[in-house]
Amino acid sequence: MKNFYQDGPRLQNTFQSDQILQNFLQRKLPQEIQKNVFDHLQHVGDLASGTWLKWAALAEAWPPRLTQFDPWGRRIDQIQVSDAWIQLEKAAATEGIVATAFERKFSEFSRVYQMALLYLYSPSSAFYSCPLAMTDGAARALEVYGDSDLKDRAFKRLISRDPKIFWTSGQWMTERTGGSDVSMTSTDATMVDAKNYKLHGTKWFTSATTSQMALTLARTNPQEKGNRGLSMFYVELRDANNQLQNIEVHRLKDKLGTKALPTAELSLLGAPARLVGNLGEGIKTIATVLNITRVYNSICALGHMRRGISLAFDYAQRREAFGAKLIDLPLHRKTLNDLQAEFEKCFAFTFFVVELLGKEEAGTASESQKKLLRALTPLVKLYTAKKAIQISSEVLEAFGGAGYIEDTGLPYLLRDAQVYAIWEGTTNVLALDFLRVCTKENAIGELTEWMMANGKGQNEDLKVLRDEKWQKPESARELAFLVSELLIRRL
Ligand code: MFK
Repeated sequence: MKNFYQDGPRLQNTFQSDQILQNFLQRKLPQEIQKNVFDHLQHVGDLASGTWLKWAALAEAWPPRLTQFDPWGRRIDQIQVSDAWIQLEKAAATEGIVATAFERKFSEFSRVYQMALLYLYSPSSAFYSCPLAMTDGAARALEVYGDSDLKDRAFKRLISRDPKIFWTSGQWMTERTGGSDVSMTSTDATMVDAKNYKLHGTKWFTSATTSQMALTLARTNPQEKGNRGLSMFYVELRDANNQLQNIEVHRLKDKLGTKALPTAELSLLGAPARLVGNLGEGIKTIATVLNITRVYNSICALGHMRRGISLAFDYAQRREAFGAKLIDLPLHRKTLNDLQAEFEKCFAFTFFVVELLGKEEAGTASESQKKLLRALTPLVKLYTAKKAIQISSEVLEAFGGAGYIEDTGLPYLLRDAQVYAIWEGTTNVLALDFLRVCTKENAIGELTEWMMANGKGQNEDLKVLRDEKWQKPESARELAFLVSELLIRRL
């Protein structure tokens, strides 16, 4: 065995090799649209296992760089990204990864189709899925709250398929005072006229700072404290000469993962802004963005799990140890099958929520389905994020030492997985949001009714929900996972 060299794991067309996705779409999509959708997904699966994968590796290898000054000392704050990152943006526009949802060609099924595209795109995008998440959320917020000027100027760019027109958006909520509790937000908005403001403040985490626009929170009356004084604003980052408009970028964050993604700290020094939605209702307005980005997070976590598991299965079919292929060693095979089972639970949960979102956006959701969507959005985000971390850890282990070595391209799976549970609301924040909708809006009643109706007469397990401890904040996390499991059993 002196000259033995192990082959690395390989990817097949990621749509063609994904029986779970294919079966789901065959069951859910109307017959007449299946051929078009399948042909497109087949094409995207090809890109995701070939060209995009190469671009993603290049984008990871050439992370963004910030140049703050020109040679003569002028402040320029230019963020340079790799060509590969730009190609990934163009591909996202061309394939309609955001646009498909808003064109609504397939009514309520448009979201299912679009999220299937995202699920294939994301694990080969070096997290270009992050700017897309915020872009989609911003498009939805402008669709609901934007006036005709903003719809004409920004909305149509966010949902364009033309890379020359396409814009992405940031979503800036976090200040130094904290990302979960935004009530301490101290950015001021000074009124210029009825629609226009100037913003002053510092944003501590701004993802995708190369975007053309952002939605952010600011306070019009500094005397008014807490969340109630916050409003949502639209900011265009650069002027016609591509210079930042009264914005200074202090530094790019040195993160555990998501290395290709430019995440910055910046100050707004009178940045021009437009009010979106009603004064003082900033949290409610920006929640429209959050509810989309949280579904994106779940889909991307799902794509991430699937990527790791398929690499581990592929490797197990070729790697030999103890005189057999790994896949033929009963304990290793069971370990991988268990991971696959966990992934399939997440798949069923996430696409159930996507179906609800599609119905809500197409105007076909019942009141009960709208309540389910509101309650399940934080739940599916927290559940899939935790599973992505656990599964990614097992996937690395399935490669032995190779899983811990950088140039195998495997360790990033674990590093990147950690972010799903942090951004867009930590597990505890989301569990408390779920508890709030359970108690304030009786979502638990709605959920219990749905589960009773879908439990095939076996609803003994729901008795556990009667315990009074579930009303206590310290039980919120346990409740969130319990309800997720009860629901998944019925999907
Ligand atoms: C791979 C793809 C991933 C995408 C990545 C994108 C990267 C972006 C990076 C980031 O920006 S990370 C920052 C993300 N930040 C958060 O997720 C914030 C976390 N904190 C929360 O979610 C809090 O729950 C929240 C700030 C939204 C609310 O805090 P509070 O103190 O509970 O607010 P408040 O004042 O009680 O609630 C205001 C109103 O909003 C209430 O309605 P009412 O006035 O009628 O009572 C809430 O019910 C409502 N609300 C809150 N969350 C809602 C919501 N309504 C609908 N949907 C929601 N999710």
